[in-house]
Amino acid sequence: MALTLAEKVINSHITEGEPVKGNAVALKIDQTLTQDATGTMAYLQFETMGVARVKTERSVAYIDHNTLQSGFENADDHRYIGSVAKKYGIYFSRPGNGICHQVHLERFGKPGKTLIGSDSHTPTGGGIGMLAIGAGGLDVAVAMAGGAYHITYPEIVGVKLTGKLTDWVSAKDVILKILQELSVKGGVGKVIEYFGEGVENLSVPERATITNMGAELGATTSIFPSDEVTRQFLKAQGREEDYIALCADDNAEYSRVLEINLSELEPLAACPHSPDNIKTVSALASMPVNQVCIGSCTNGSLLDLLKVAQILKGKTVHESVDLSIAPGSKQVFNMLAECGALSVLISAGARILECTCGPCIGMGQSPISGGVSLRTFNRNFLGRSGTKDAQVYLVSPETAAASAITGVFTDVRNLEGLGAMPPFEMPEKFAVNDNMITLPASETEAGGVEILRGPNIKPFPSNSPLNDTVTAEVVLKVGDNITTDHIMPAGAKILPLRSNVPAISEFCFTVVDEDFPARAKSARDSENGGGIIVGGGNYGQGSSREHAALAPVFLGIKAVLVKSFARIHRQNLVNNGILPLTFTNENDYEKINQGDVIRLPFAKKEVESGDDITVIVGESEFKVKSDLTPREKDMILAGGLLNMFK
Ligand code: MIC
Ligand code: SF4
Repeated sequence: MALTLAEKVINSHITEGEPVKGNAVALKIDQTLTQDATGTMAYLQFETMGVARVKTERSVAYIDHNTLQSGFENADDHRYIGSVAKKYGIYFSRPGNGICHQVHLERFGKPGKTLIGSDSHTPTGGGIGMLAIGAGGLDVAVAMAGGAYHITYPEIVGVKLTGKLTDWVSAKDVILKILQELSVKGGVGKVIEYFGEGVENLSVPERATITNMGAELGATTSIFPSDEVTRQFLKAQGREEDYIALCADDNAEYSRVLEINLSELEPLAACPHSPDNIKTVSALASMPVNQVCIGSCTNGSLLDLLKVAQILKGKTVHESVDLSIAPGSKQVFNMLAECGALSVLISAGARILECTCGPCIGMGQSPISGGVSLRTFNRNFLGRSGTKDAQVYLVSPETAAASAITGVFTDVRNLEGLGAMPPFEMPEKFAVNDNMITLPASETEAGGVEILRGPNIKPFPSNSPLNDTVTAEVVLKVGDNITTDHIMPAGAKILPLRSNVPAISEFCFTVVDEDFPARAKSARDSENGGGIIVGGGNYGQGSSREHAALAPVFLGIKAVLVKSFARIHRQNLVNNGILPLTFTNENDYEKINQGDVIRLPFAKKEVESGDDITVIVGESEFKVKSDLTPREKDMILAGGLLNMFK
């Protein structure tokens, strides 16, 4: 049978289950990555598993998110992660080395391998033909301990690319176009696979921009073929030996094919507050802009920043605009410096930031009140920038740079005096220098490595086994497309508490309702003993942060009942023993109000038998679905994955 590329990689890694769409399958994981905002919890969980050394081919711990050190917390976490890495056989990418996804693509990713990372943009690795999937920290800990990663065998959607991008139109515009077509829930349960003659016209960093932001489709992952372009990229990174050629079979069948003619695309923007709220830049032209931020794991590559430098050359940032630029990695930063482009950026008036996530996760550079901020990032969820009433638009580096000069939304192709785009060739050799990657201790020395913990690092909360019946107050009712940035906001003030679940829980859902934590705690401490959250469609979209499940566990949330879930968040709930329920009949959503008490009189029996779950609210009684795989059932019954292990 002719196979798609995704099917080939998935099938060659299946350790359990039949390769049939919709089936639960277990995958062998070759590589893992963590970052520092999810890493502390993941390594605390890993430590409880009693494994002496990671069992993967390569595991890497990156420090890139929590790098603003306005207290001891983040620095202590970096030291803890560094010490765990040294002891357990994990490569450690020190602060200053770059954003996990950019560095992983440069230095570690390999076509045909599986990678899971405790960050939702791990699919960046799909740019070189990896099956790279974002997951919760606990799933990554299990993979490091040698366990499989469990997914539902996905539907494979094909995107056929034809043509070639025209001058100053960008890979970012490709993925924004796809978001417009498919929406932020269009990728749930799917892998997006690129093929067609247009593929060869895209460089690896361009492909990686597209697979990176496939996360915003809700897709399990996205993948490009590994071809001559991939080989050249790996060769230029000094690791041609990691190359293998990979593509779909000629007659491979996709569940659906979307065709994109690259030649016909124009600059696009995702408008507030969703990555699929797309307009053309020309439709927004002349709207005043207050801030421009360039960088992130989506658009922090050398190619991106060389284009930005070309546009900014000899110009000055408009007086009403604040421009900041964060290169994606030390390699990119260095090469910008060596070729003189860095000096172009500095001369134009850009505020150069260290090569980390920075403003993308609200670690600084919050815009002015009500300000319009153009960002080359991947998410513009409400409040994520740190300024709740800011209007964040997601654009390409080219659009961002042009608008930084004019002070208004600008279609770069109309920028005065810019002219045709010069050829931007990929370098034959990147400036490879892995001096900021600390190698783990040898097996014989590992025993003597001490784990260094700071006082902010508190144990993660554990859940209890499922009771026969559940009675809980509806402590919150929300609508569609709730993101993990609503559930567990990030930003410079809150991120340092990632290692302290009791403290960070005080911010749970506060973007939506400031009283939520207090209300949930009082329900937890009442005779009902817990709360329940009711929501709409695509609940939990966005990041992989396990804290969006850990804080609810701490606050006594027993179940979440919604119209539909985003993949990673649902898994994080199950991993931590919170019952994920979906409406059988979406109209039943209307029958529930905040403050109601919900009863699940046969919760345990129905979970065990796999039957629909009976719900009683006031006078109404109806059934909802739990859709748990056998393994998930065991987790829910035990009160989470770690309890199940014990
Ligand atoms: C994000 O882009 O939202 C983050 C911050 O990288 C998250 C991870 C986190 O919350 O720590 C993600 O994408 O998973
Ligand atoms: Fe970092 Fe932003 Fe990428 Fe998340 S999306 S990994 S915060 S740069």
